[in-house]
Amino acid sequence: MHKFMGVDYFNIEDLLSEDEIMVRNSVREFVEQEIIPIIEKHYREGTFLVHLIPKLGELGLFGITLPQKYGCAEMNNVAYGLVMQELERGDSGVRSFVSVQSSLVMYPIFTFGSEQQKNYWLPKLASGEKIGCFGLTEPDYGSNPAGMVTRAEKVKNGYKLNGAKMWITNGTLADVAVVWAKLDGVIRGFLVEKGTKGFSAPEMKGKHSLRASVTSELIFEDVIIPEENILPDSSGLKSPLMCLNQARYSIAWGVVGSMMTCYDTALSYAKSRIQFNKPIAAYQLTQQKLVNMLTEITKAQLLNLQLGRLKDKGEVKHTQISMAKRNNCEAALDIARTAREILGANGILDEYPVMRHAANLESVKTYEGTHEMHTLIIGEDITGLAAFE
Ligand code: TGC
Ligand code: FAD
Repeated sequence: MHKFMGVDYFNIEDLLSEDEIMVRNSVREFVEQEIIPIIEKHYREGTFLVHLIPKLGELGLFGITLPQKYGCAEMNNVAYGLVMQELERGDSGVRSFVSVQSSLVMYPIFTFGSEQQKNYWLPKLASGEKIGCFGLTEPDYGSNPAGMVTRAEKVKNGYKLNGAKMWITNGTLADVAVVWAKLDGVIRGFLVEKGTKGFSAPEMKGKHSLRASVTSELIFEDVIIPEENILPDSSGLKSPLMCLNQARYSIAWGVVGSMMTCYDTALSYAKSRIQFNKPIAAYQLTQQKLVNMLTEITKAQLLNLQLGRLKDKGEVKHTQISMAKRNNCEAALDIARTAREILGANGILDEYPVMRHAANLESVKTYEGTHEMHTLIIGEDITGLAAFE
């Protein structure tokens, strides 16, 4: 079996610290040993690799940038990005799991939560003892979450929630849902715990994409949650959008892992597949495809690294994250489709990872803001004119 040696045409590794390289290598090894051998089976069966959750916790991959006092590794954003890249080389579903837990559950608790909420939840989420999900999207409000209809109402000793969320990663598995709902017309975050009366999280079935990931509805029917489960510092749409910045960042890095495995598979196949008495890699049309793939990977890697360095300096703009998410998802999907072409009929088999990645990337290009929404977000930034209203 061909061994993956990384894809680094511009010696970008020279720009990484020893710690960053060490984290990347240990996750690469983990993916090689624990994910790649079993992922196709899970994908076919439509199941998540739940047995890996404690191991992901032991490796310190949940909430990796958060402080050690909450049981986290307190590493920088470039290390976080490299972890996402390596996990997504295994499968977008595994990256999604870690990204949701870290960016969309631990980050909002850390940023908007009380000290009591942080002390209770963060160490348990860091170890993988507890699982979380993030409920923003609703059946009728996807790209436009400001219109959400889920409502919270103040009642004695707490809040009453009514409404529904849809397309929620990890929903059925989650011990705690970070739920966004309007309280007196203002969007606030609430922690809804599994088993609360009136709360259910049925799994959505029938996906042709992200099959090794749990996606669910969240339903709230007169759900009473205690006073202390509101995220006290959350206020307005800006709060969930701040969480999305973290998750979009992790997707921008993650999809480079998909690109790398698709390119690597296509290159190796093209060198060994003989047609018309020559390897197909010897034909100019194939070489052009491979060169385009490698160029797009290199551009995405450089974009990510600078994005990470800006984020570590506290200087990143959310529109820059949008540009990286938008560019890299589109490039990754193009690369997966081109790799499938290079493999010919073999490209549709699950003996190779490319069709699975291509199918996953359809979701990845859509969630965390569609390609079109990120176009409009950047368009607004450079023109000063919002086109989505
Ligand atoms: P708008 O008026 O533009 O913004 C409201 C307030 O928020 C500020 N803001 C941001 N702040 C931080 N980060 C961002 N990215 C921000 N974008 C905007 C803005 O300045 C404003 O602040 P203030 O102080 O004036 O109140 O709001 P809008 O309603 O016009 O909508 C803006 C729009 C369209 C960009 C936003 O709604 C959007 O991004 N829509 C896309 C929805 C989306 O991405 N959903 C993702 C759901 S989660 C998910 O998909 C998880 S998948 C996970 C996985 O499995 O990996
Ligand atoms: P819509 O908003 O209905 O858009 C449909 C089409 O119209 C898109 O092409 C869109 O770009 C386009 N469009 C919309 N408005 C405009 C406009 N103004 N101008 C031009 N074009 C426009 N959400 C969560 O909250 N938590 C999760 O954990 C989560 N996980 C997900 C997991 C999966 C597998 C998937 C597929 C989705 C997940 N989502 C999650 C939801 C995801 O964020 C939404 O699907 C996404 O934001 C798009 O919303 P929508 O599907 O309702 O599409």
